[in-house]
Amino acid sequence: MIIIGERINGMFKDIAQAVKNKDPKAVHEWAQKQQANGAAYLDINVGPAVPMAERVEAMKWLVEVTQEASDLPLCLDSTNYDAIEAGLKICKRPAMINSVPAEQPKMDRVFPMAKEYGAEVIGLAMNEEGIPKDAESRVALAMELVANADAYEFPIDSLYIDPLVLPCNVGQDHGPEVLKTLQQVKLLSDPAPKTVVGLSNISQGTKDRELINRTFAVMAMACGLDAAIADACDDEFISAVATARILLNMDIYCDSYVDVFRQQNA
Ligand code: THG
Repeated sequence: MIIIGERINGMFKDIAQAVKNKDPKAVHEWAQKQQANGAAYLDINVGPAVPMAERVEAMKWLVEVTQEASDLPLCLDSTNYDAIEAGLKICKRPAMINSVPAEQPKMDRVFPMAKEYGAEVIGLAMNEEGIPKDAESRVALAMELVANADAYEFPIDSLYIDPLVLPCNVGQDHGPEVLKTLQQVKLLSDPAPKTVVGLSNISQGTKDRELINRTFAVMAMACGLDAAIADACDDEFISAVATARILLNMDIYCDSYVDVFRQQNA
């Protein structure tokens, strides 16, 4: 499973401060730490505190500063497509656009932009009406994303469908629907789209967050999950992913498999 490091996000206080004060220290540290621990991409989000009008400049700064410390590809996380485009222009490697919902005007902006910059795309199983409860409705929205990607001749295997994970303490009934969606999305097309989740959403506001995160991660992996925006610095999570890969016969068993997994991904 591809791990997209979640930590360079203004949702966290240290990153929010860094963005506000244009202080690169925390960004450099988290970029290096996540890369060393096996992240394959770094999610970049300026955070909710930055006013809409300042998000373009904030995204440019955060992309530049991250690239000073890491050579990993970036996953540009914003609802502001001008900010995403400004980031894409200065990314040194092909990036991932995070994200587009199944809403026509937004898909009409994002798919051509992704083609222009050679970017991958995360498509959200939601629309103007919000996040549906059941798997069938989520899969229907995923189908709209696949159909639009196809119409724009965007490669389907560069599209990551996100079924949208909600905190288990408020949306407990969504968990199984997310897992069903992950399985069914693979039947939509050939090649099938890839799948991704925002893993830490599942445990927001709960106790023992890491246990909930890694338990859901291995369940989702068994349903075919390809990627997760997650805490790459949580060693128990990394170990659970490495172990799940063995049990799903995705890696050959050897006694030092966790070390091998880290080295392969670092
Ligand atoms: N799908 C997609 N992108 C996403 C998400 C998703 N991007 C953002 C988010 N969800 C994934 N990243 C995070 C990052 C942090 C947390 C959860 C998901 C988190 N933060 C602490 C909290 O809210 O309790 C912040 C507080 C702190 O520790 O300082 O849990 O679903 N495509």
